[in-house]
Amino acid sequence: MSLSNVTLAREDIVRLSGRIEEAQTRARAIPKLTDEYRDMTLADGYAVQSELRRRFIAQGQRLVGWKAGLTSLAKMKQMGVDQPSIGFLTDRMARPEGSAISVSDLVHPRVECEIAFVTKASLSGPGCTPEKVLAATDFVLPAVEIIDSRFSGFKFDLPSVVADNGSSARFVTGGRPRYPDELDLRSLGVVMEKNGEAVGIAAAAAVLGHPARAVAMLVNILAELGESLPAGSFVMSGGITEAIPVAPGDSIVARFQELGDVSMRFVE
Ligand code: 0L1
Ligand code: MG
Repeated sequence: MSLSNVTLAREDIVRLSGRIEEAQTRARAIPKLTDEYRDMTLADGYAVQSELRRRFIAQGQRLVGWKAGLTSLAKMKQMGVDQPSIGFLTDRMARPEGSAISVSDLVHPRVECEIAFVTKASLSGPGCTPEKVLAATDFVLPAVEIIDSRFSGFKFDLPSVVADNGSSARFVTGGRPRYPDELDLRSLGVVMEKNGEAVGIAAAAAVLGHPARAVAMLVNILAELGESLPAGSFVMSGGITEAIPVAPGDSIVARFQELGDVSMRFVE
């Protein structure tokens, strides 16, 4: 993968980041970007995502972390893409554990169970490995990501979804933080319950064989973008269970073996 192949003109990158920003803030579905920009590359997608991040930060949002996305083979197959991606998280996306989350400002939200890492040492690529990630990890904690593709019918390709910040919308953490060397992060089981019924059951190895591998992948993509992960970073490592649609009235409890529960409900 090379992220140096930016083909779009600067004015198109700015224009497309504005289009994504409007779709996100007005909760409006738009056609995937490649319908208009057919030759858009993955590098172009990341250039639009970086410009979106610059805009949000200029508006006063704070960067609070990163997320790996499309990290399971099942998810890549479901969405018709062939490699994982990364996105950024800001303070506007965070919601408290147990809270009521409004969906009126989202297009078609879905929830997924993820393991989040908090680092105690900086990480940089290329060549970041799961072992380096685990050595740099302070603790892990359970999280639920609420994704919301802004593309009509959840139909997109990799450059478009990367430009849309990997469908990032909201996230919730909870449960109990644990040191990673106290756990087997591959076999750690997760059950997603919607309205009291188990709708997703999986082990964390669904994420690239080990969730630390997704964080290493994220660090290596950051390196291609000329960035690194400072100590104290929060990183969500990607969906363990498949993404489940939610609507007003739904309540979600994500139960993580060893790490505890994360819950929330959805309202108009
Ligand atoms: O976090 C994720 O894996 C989402 C990536 C984007 C794909 C989607 O919107 O389902
Ligand atoms: Mg996710």
